[in-house]
Amino acid sequence: MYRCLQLAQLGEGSVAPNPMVGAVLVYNGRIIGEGYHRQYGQAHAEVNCINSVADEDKSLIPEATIYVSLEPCAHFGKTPPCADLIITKGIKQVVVGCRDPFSEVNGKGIEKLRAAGVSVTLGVLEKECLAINKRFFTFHTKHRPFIVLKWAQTADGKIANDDYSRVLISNAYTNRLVHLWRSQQMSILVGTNTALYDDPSLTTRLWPGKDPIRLVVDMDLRLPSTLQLFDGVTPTIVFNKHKHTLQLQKNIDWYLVGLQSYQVTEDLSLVHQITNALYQLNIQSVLVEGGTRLLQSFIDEGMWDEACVITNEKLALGEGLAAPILKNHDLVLSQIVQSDCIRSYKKLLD
Ligand code: AOF
Ligand code: ZN
Repeated sequence: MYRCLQLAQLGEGSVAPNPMVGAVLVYNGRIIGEGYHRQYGQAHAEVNCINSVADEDKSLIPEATIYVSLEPCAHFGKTPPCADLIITKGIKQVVVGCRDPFSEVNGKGIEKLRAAGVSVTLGVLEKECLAINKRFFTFHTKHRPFIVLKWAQTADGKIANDDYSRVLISNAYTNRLVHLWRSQQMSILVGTNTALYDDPSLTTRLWPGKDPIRLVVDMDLRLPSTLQLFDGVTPTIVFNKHKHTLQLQKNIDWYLVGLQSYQVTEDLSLVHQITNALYQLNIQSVLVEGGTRLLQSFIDEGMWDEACVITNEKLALGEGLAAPILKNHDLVLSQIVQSDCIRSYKKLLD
């Protein structure tokens, strides 16, 4: 199963919104095949694993045990069910890392295998198998995207000057790190003032990764079209109270979307309206990059999973806009000191 996890990881950056999955076929203590889900829309791990078996070992397949980091699927999606393939190949032993919470599968793969007389062991290295796909599991079990909060603050907890003008808090190292964090999420969200005063592009140009889908709150549609967010380099969705152009459909081709608007109302929680829209659109993760008011509303509603906070310990402003205040956390997952910046990961306690 450790090998499955290593293989699964190779799909990072290419399979979302699908999970990363690895599979290994073992005969008599020897690995005779291995594979992983390489690309969204293409073959699943089990298919690549079984196809990788050398000709001279093919006759061993029915006697081998297949290890998979996720429950084999039972549905016809972009590819046929892996449970059927395992049964057709005559494999009699399956070891599964964790159950697939996706509604089309959710135990049906295991049931199908068992009904065909296949022996299934469930829950091997389950914690690790859940951890590598934290976005996918949060999305399907909590019916909302995985939410990462990010901001940079001074030693005295300020994120900008009183007039919203930018303060240089981060350094070259943390700037690159932020682009890595951006590339790890499917979308990135900012509020009106951040869009207006910082004019961010929200791309990953300092890191070789995919650009996230850009999301901006602009209730009254007052942001100028000259902002970098509207440069068309990558899609942008504007949450506003006036106009709706976005069709809610899963699996849309994001690169054809361009600029879209999504209507929200002031009477309901903005955080819930945004996260519900992302759920409908199959956008499984979001990086919330500011400003304070938007970040604080995610914190106040308990709608976050991780916080990435960059602190410049050598800079104090005295006055300025206060950084958000985290609640209900005390678990610091990791902390790295680099030059004058400290990056810390914090995780919301259940
Ligand atoms: C597996 N093995 O390697 C993966 C699985 O549209 P499809 O056909 O690619 O199906 C996507 C769903 O299949 C995805 O949401 C998840 O539930 C499962 N992924 N299943 O048996 C794999 N990647
Ligand atoms: Zn499958």
